[in-house]
Amino acid sequence: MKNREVAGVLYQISELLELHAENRFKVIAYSRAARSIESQKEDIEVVCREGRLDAIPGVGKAIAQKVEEYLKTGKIQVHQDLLQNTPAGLAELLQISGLGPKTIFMLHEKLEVNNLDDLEKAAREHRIRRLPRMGATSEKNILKAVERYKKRSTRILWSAAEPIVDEVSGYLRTISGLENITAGGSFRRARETVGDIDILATASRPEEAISAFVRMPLVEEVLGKGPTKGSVIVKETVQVDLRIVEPRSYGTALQYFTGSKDHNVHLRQVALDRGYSLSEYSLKRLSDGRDLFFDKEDDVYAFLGLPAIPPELREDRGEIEAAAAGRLPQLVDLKDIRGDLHVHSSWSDGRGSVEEMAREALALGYEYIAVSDHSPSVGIAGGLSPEKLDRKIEAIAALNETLKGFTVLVGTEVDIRADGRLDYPDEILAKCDVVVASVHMAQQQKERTITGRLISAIENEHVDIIGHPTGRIIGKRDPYDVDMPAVLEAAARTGTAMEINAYPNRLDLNEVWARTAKEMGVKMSINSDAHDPEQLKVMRFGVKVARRGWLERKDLLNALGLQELIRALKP
Ligand code: DGT
Ligand code: CA
Ligand code: CA
Ligand code: ZN
Repeated sequence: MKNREVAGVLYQISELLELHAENRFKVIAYSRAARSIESQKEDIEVVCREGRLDAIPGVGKAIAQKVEEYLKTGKIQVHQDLLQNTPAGLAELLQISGLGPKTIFMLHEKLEVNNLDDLEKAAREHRIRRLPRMGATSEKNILKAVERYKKRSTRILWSAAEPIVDEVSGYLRTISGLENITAGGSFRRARETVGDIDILATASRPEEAISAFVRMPLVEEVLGKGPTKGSVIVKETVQVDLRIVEPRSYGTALQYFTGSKDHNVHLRQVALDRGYSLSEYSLKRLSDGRDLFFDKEDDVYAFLGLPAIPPELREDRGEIEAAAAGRLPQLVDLKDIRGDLHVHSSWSDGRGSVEEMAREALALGYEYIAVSDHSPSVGIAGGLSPEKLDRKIEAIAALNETLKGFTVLVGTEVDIRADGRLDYPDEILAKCDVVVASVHMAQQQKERTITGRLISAIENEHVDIIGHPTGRIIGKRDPYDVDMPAVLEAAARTGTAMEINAYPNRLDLNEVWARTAKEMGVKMSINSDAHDPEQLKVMRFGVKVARRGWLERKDLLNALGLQELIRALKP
């Protein structure tokens, strides 16, 4: 349904008109029409096709024409002209909360404010408080809003969204009559980063529920509040939306607000092919306009002839075709994970002893861990000399005597040096059960050099796993310049596994490479890279990546039992 989209453009026209100090009635006419179309339950495209646009309250002949123009061409000329005639910096100011077009126009006229920087400067120099209807407080609020706006454009890690979702949901559960609380959107799909958090619920008294939501103690700013929708900022930059839907529409609404947009567009086409129009509200039969309601999401898919599609797959990357053909993967689950093959201990730079790491792993239900401390050249990380490694091997053997139903494997995270050689000779690597080889140094080298380093590590007869294969740190460091297809080809050829490093800002391999690796027949291992016992729990973030990469249990080394694992590793 394009109602929201059309309304958005009309709102923008209204704001731009106001910004240009155009006729007041025109400004109001556009925003009234926008509001009316936004709350219209009927699909605007259907209404338009049937020539009933001007029957919508607030939509006169002139605006009806504009809406038709938009639906036919994807654009409205008046809107384009307005954008053309507005400095981009000025239009951006409309997005600052609490700053309306009228104020922006005044700031532009009186203080020559043309963009965000001008605005910030004017506020800092206390020139705003001297304007009519302004004061020290409004000036301070503008400054705060500017700061928030500057930070807001950034997405947050999925792992940072999780505690917010938990806290907000926990709070919402205390509001009586509020039920079926679920976080949808990119959070439910488990994208590696999340733009904003979309929460869906049903309520016996929606308006009261929204009021309670915007009054939550953790709310720092209220962006909007309506009868069924509230929108707030928490933790400085994170937008959380709550939408209350009718119980009978809950299934279609959850489907819609989980997205992704691309998945929804495709699914909508599937519905149209069957003679139905799918919206967040219902599946409408086109032959007679009758609404079919679904309170369960699975039933929406089932009605369209599809099995339930896990949210992590909903990116329109072939999941709808796979579902239709009965070929959806059996996605790996956290409970399929039987061990962790890359953890550090106090032998190198970890903060837990081998025993503490083992006890925590046991508590998580694992059968084994490989304690993979650094090699000597990673000096700052306390890399182990060959002698120290020997002592560690003895200590692990002694510890294993005392553990029941659990095995600590001797691991190492051997550095792939700048010249491509490994940081331990082969006879030392041969003493380790699990060899993880990683690039830490000289990450700026040319693509050919780094690719060569990785491939020579892969070809070593002792290397089992390549650690964090692309080196990226989300939001901080790009992947190295590396020819991944060539690396994966070598991995497939030699039976070397790739790591999915589960550390929340690494997630490396990412979902795209993980899926490619699987298709090329490369095994993977989801590893925590934990540096203390608590960090073992980051495994769940890696499992999300694996699921988004379509991985199944059989694709993962660490979903094998101990004996099978040992058989799968290189000697
Ligand atoms: P984000 O917040 O950028 O991480 O990504 P999402 O996927 O959470 O996107 P968001 O918050 O803009 O919208 C939530 C869901 O609502 C989105 O996943 C699908 C649905 N949705 C939003 N806009 C549209 C649209 O224009 N068309 C369709 N079909 N669905 C939409
Ligand atoms: Ca979102
Ligand atoms: Ca949203
Ligand atoms: Zn490492």
